[in-house]
Parts: sequence; structure tokens; C-alpha cells
Amino acid sequence: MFLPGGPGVLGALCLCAVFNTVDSGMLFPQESSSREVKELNGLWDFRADKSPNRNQGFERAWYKSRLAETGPVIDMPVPASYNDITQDPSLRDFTGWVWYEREVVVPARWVADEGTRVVLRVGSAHYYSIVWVNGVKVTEHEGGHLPFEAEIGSLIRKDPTTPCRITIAVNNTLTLKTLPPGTIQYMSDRTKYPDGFFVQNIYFDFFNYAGIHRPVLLYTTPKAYVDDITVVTDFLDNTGLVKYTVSVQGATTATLKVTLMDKDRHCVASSSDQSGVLKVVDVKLWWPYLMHENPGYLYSLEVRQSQTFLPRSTQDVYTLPVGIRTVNVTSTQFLINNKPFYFHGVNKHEDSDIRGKGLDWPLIVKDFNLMKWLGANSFRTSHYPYAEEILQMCDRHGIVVIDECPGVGIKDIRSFGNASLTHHLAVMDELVRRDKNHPSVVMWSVANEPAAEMPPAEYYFKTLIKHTKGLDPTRPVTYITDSNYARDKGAPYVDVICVNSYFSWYHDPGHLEVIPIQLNTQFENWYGKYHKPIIQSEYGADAVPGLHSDPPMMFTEEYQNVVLQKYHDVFDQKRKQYVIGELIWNFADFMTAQGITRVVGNKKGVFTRQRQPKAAAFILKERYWRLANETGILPPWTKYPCSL
Ligand code: BDP
Repeated sequence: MFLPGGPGVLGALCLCAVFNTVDSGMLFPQESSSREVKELNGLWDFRADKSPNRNQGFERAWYKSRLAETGPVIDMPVPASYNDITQDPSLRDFTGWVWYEREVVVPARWVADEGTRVVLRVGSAHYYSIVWVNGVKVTEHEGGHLPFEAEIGSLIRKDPTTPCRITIAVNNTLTLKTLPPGTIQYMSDRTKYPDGFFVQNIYFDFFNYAGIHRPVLLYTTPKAYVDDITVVTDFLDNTGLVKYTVSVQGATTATLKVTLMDKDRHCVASSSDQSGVLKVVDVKLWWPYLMHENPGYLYSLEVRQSQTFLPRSTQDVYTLPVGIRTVNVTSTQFLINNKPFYFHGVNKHEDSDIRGKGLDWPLIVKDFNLMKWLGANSFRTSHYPYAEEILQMCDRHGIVVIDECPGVGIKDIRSFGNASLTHHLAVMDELVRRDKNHPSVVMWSVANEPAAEMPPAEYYFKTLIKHTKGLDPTRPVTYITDSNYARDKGAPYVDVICVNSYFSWYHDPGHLEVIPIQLNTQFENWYGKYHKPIIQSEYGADAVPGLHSDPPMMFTEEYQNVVLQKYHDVFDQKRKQYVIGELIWNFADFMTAQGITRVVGNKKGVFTRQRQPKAAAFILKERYWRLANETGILPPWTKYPCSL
């Protein structure tokens, strides 16, 4: 028996894997006077390995020559999920290895200059990736939502006359030890299933889109370079404090110049130390959207590092956006800059027609416009880390983020074992390394709806949360629960209780009248037991757009409206006490696996998958702008109700 990408393939490769290490930085690539970026987005050659054991690509070493020489190839856009690009159902539902290839012309000066590091970076590829350059393996990476990279300068210098051929094999197989977990199930009854028939089981409610989802690029740095920067911010009265640490690679001694600039590029503080605290007089704090008239204020921290390699000297320049703000949690409040912050926001997915989970700028900007139109001040990255480009937008627009790792669907007791935990800790390392400097990120979520009542959950979450706090002592940590308050093993360790509930939907379907009592009981029980602030991290109902019924029936727009209104009535009582937020499930309809409870995807969006409003969007918009009026300061350019 084999598993596509399981013991036969993925397992064997793992033995020699370069495991995801976080001993170096993962700064977002940017151009500067010392750095260049070359995007490799566009069309790549592509082939799915449909051989019975999905292993032909390795057996025949497809990475050694041009992919087109070893078999047929098709055009595949990058970034995009491959699933919805063709008319081929076997590619939409494919499990196993797919192969991408692209030849790149590397600028001659990059090749000629031995002092230039050339780094190949993949924003994300789902789920397991192996990368070769001109047939030589340069890296591999486990995990579908975080970046990975490899320095390839010496390889491309080997033979400067050949173009640089990049091959990336990506395997979307999920096992009990991956994050998210899944299982491969073989059907051996030959009276029912053809030879070799298997299915990928998943325990989460979104389509397992796969492929290269975020930009691939080459970027350069000098040999001695700024590898990482960490900032932690605070303020005292009118003075902002930016505690920073710079890590430099490729040089034992480096001369540094660290300059903090305001929006007008005026220097407000500077230093020449590798770490220290910069003081900003008359600080402009980073505020959330709708909480301040000037939300999302960002300073720029320019790090200039110079080095003399006789006979010449080199310089590396990297500029990090910095928002100065604090986050604190009390037993009843979530404080940003010491002021109570109420999350009125959404849960999202990276999901759209045709491109699946592929990064798409028009979609990103449209979603931000819709969130601002709604009056949403926050979202949760359900159920995995989103693209850095999205977090950068959040920083600039003041949209507050609960940053979630891909720990979704941890339901099987075997996924609480040591191997799973070790991987989960490593993913948190990578996530915190990538997102630690975003002012918009105010809390880490380590999982969604795990089987938190199972006995091993206590050790698992205690360890995971402690580890995450060790990585970042400045932000609260949570996981999202749907478990019973009395049986939830991890809740004692979280800073904020985040609860998902679907009264009158999954429980007592059709009985809208139970919502007030059940929701009230939910809040009282959790608060009574833990005395921690609570976010309603999911609630909602499916509505097929255009389906109507009065009195309301499930799946109509009217039913979705009433569910929302009934939840809102209870939120309005409890938000004066200890409920600190409400995040609708979901911002938009999204694709799921096929099943009897899903009509071409999950329809709990207040927008359709094409981003058109259902009736519920207008209910939410009324409410969010009213909440903003009550709890924040509306920016001068907005009128209530806002019409952007
Ligand atoms: C919640 C899950 C979410 C689902 C939602 C639903 O966290 O991923 O999509 O239920 O069923 O429990 O709509």
C-alpha cells in the first residue's frame, strides 16, 4: 500500500528534509538602494504526477531537465491554486505531487558580482514543497501558508551562460501530523471502487486548495546584510518607545545607522547600536480604523548597515514600517493604547473564483473596501496565516488582526502526539518570525476548534501557548473553542476566551427563539468559570442569495438576518460587561469540499463569493457604524452611515 505523498514519498523525503528553521530572519523582500527584487509571477509550466503512486516525478527525476522534455505540460498561473484553472475534475480534486517549472533570466550584474546574495523566495505553496535550481535541490518546506527561501547565488554562477531553471514540486497530501491534519483512506472493496481508489479526508470546512499561492521572486542583498529586525513598542505620556534589535549576517562587525522617520520622512530618533530604545517625542500612536481620526499611523525604521570588505565597502538598507501601540488584556477588556477596544469585525478566507487561494490584488483591495464600507475594524485570519501583503494593508488602514496558525481540524487523538506538537511549535516559530512586527496583529490564535475536551489537549495547549508567549511576550494568545466550557482543557491557558457557536443552526435548527437564552448561558458559563474577556469568534447562518421566506426559514436571507439580530441583542447586553468582540462567520461565501450540507460551498457569507452584499451585509453595516459611533472617533472623511 502507498500513500500519495505519504510514507512512500513524503515520509521518505522527510528523513532528509531541511526542516523549517527559524535561526534566520524572514523580512519581507523589498527594493532599496542595496536590494533588487525580480518577480517570477506569471505562467509556469505545470504537470500533475498522475502516476498510481504519484512518484514518477522522483523516479524519473523530472527536476533534472526541462519539464517539457519528460512529458506534457500545461500553462499554470502563479500565484493561484491549480484546482479551478482547468476543466479537468481529476486536477481539481487531485492529491499528490504537482510540478511547476520556470526559466528565469538572471541579470548579468547579479551573476558577475560575487558580493551579491541572490535569494529565491516562495511566499507560500500548499502543502509540502521541494525546490530545485538547475536540477540541484536548494530547499524544502513543510506547511502551506508561510514563506520559505534559499540562497542560490553560487548555483547560478556555476554556469552563467545557462538560464536559471526553477523547479518546484508541491504535494497537498494531509496526514495526521500535518497542520491542518487529514487522513488518506484507501477503498479496497473492488466491487465498489476502482483499483487504487483513495480519498483525502479533511476535518475542516474549506476546500483544500493547492499550488503556489503567493508570489515567487528573486531578491538580492549584499553579502553582509540585515537579516532580521524586531521591534516592540510602548509609550509613556507623549513619548513613544521603540525597542529594536537588528540582526546582521555575513559580517562579524558591522557599522549600523538606525533612523526612525515620521510619515514626512523627518528623522524623529536615531541610533548606531544594534539594539536599543528609540524615544519619539510627541508620538503619533498607531490606532485602529474608526477608533481615531488618523488610524494606522506608521513610522519608518531605516536600518543602514555598512561593512568594509577591502578594497571596497558595501551597504545594506532595509526599511521597516513601525506602528507604535500597546496591547493589554484585563479580566473584562481588550486595551489598545490603554483604551478599550471592541472587535466589530469579520472572519475571512483567502478564497475566490478561479484563483482559489492565490494572492490577487484586485480581490485584496476590494475586500478592504468592503470591510471599511461595513465598518469592520478587525478580522481573524481563519484558519491559517494570510499573505503578508494583506497584513501590510491592515497596518496601513488600521484594521486589527487576530493572527491564526493553520491548526484547524485537530480532532483525532493521534494529532495530539509529540510529532504533531513539535510541528505545531515550529509553525508558531515561523508565524511569529514573519508577523511579529505588524502593529495590526494584536493576538495569536494557535488553533481553531480543536477537540479541546480530549485529555491530551491540556498538555498540548499548555505547551503551545507557553511556547508562543515565550516567542512574543507582548501579545495575548488564544485558541478558538467550540467545546463545552466545563470540559475545555486548554481554556485555563488562554488570555482571551474565543467561542464559536451556531445556535438555531447546528443546534436546534430552525428555532430562532432559543438564541437569546442559549447565548446568554454560553457567556455566563464561560465568564463565570474563567473570568476572562470573551470574543464571539464565530456565529452566523447559511443564506443562499436570493432565497426568501417570511416567516424566515433556514437558508433564506431573512433567516440569516434574524440570527444576526438575535445574537446582536445579547452582545449589546454583554459588551457592557466582559464581551469584547463579535466576528461574523463569514465575510464572504467560500468553497468547501463537496458534501450534503454544502451547496457549492459554505454560504454563511454576508457577501457572496463574488463580493456582492446579501441582506445581512446591510444589517451588519448599520450595526458596525453604530458601534463605531459609540466606541470610537469617526474619521472626519466618513459620514454616518458611511458610503465609500
Ligand atoms: C465552524 C468552523 C468553520 C466552519 C463553520 C461552519 O470553525 O470553519 O466553516 O463552523 O460550519 O465551526 O460554517
